[in-house]
Amino acid sequence: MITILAGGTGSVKFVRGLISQTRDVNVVCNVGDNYWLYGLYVCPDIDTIIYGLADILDYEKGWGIRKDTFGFLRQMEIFGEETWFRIGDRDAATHLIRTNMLKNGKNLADITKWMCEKFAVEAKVMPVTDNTIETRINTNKGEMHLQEYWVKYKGKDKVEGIQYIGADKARPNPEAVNAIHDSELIIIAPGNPLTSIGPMLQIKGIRKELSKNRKRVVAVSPLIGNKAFSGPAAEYMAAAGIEVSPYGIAQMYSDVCGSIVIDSKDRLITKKIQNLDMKVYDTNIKMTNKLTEDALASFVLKNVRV
Ligand code: FO1
Repeated sequence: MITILAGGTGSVKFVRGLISQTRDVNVVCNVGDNYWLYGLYVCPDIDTIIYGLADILDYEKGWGIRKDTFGFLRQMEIFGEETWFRIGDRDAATHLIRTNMLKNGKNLADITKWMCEKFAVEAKVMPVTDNTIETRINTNKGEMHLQEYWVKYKGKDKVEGIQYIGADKARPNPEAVNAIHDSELIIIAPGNPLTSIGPMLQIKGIRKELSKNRKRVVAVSPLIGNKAFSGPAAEYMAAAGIEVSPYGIAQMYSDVCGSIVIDSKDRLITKKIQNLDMKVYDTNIKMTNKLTEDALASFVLKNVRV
């Protein structure tokens, strides 16, 4: 059994590659960027993973459903609502049914399980916690929800800090803790280390279980040199005072993670990372199509020795 800790857009390609190589996979998902909109509970990372594995994800955008229509949003605009967060019609059905189920007393873990069945997704996709964690960004223009910083204001403001509201009190999903405990390999996906992986590592029970199993935990770097594959990872790292490089990633994860996979272009820093008591593997980590997604997942499964 393999467990992977994943965000959304930055992680889904690797998760898809992994599923094509092995069957018994738990995907533990970030909830820090969940967002309430028009009374609907949107869980971007959970949905991106489920849509990706169901092969209905809009791969060009990296979120939402391929060829979705936007009639609902157009109508909200007519009603005078803000429409900067582009929820498609089919995607809206996911948020609506999830919200109703929450209101009827179901927890997010059970709802996500149900969603996997409905989308015929075999992997066990689960939230890292049933409690609320909200990733908020401090900027030169004030403090705001991650979705407002990134989508509404297009990531233009200067990042001064990141907070994970609720993470200190959040109880980990017991199934996620068991999955980490029982897996032969635990992978940290190449998601944004501060906004996708960071919120999960702030949950004490998750951090403790990973630390205990450190030798079996491997991270895949989301950076080549000082450039992220997607999104604002480099900006957030710089704002948090972390070196923007795979070495900076290794430093962030070194207490929970015994190995890291970096790009071959970065192999000159292998020794420096090894000094953090981490094993280092290098290969092509840039995923540009199905072939390179599968190749990276296969490399991790075949080469990482725990
Ligand atoms: N990202 C955008 O850049 N613009 C959007 O309008 C947008 C809408 C959206 C709707 C549903 C959903 O699940 C995700 C959506 N995202 C959108 C992606 C999201 O903002 C982030 O990329 C993730 O939260 C980070 O993993």
